[in-house]
Amino acid sequence: MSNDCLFCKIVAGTIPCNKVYEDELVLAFRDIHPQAPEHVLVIPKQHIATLDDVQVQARAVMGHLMERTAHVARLIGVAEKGYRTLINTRGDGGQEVYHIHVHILGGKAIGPMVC
Ligand code: D5M
Repeated sequence: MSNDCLFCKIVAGTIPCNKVYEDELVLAFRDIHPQAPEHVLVIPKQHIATLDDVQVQARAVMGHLMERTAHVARLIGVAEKGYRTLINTRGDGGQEVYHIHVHILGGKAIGPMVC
């Protein structure tokens, strides 16, 4: 846990969240500023700041994170029609919260990627 990390505080329960899934390794909760009708963040409970900080020891956690992301997409009902997943990395990638998270965006046709 990192003391000054917002998402670590959500994991610890000191900041509330709208939880949709939790297990021993990951937590999924609704984004506070949704960019789509369904917008959920899936995070590892372990503090990893960015995708660039993922080390070989975190392979199992990251594999679980991706498998559970697909599970959460099914839980919130977007899997059949489809959804976008997104990991923003550092400044140019648009990352605002430095605790790695997978965005799940769905509930509407999002269309092709535009940068
Ligand atoms: O995305 C960070 C995302 O985190 C952004 O979409 C808002 C969301 N956010 C920020 N604070 C909260 C809380 N407290 N609950 C839920 N969601 C939150 P990034 O990829 O870092 O730009």
